[in-house]
Amino acid sequence: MMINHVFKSFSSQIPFVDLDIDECTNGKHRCDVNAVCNNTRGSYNCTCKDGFYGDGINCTGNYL
Ligand SMILES: [Ca+2]
Repeated sequence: MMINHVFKSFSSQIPFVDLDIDECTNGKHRCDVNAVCNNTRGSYNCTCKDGFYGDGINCTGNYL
């Protein structure tokens, strides 16, 4: 079963949930420079910092 899962992970473009990559530390994330990156299992999310608004990928400053 374990070997089967490994082969699946190699054949898929979708990140394998059981082998999580910390996108926040390896630099693969696309968070805005004004966002905080949060690693999650199989993915990650970005949250705009205080004073910035957006989806985390693009954060717009409130004080520009
Ligand atoms: Ca991750």
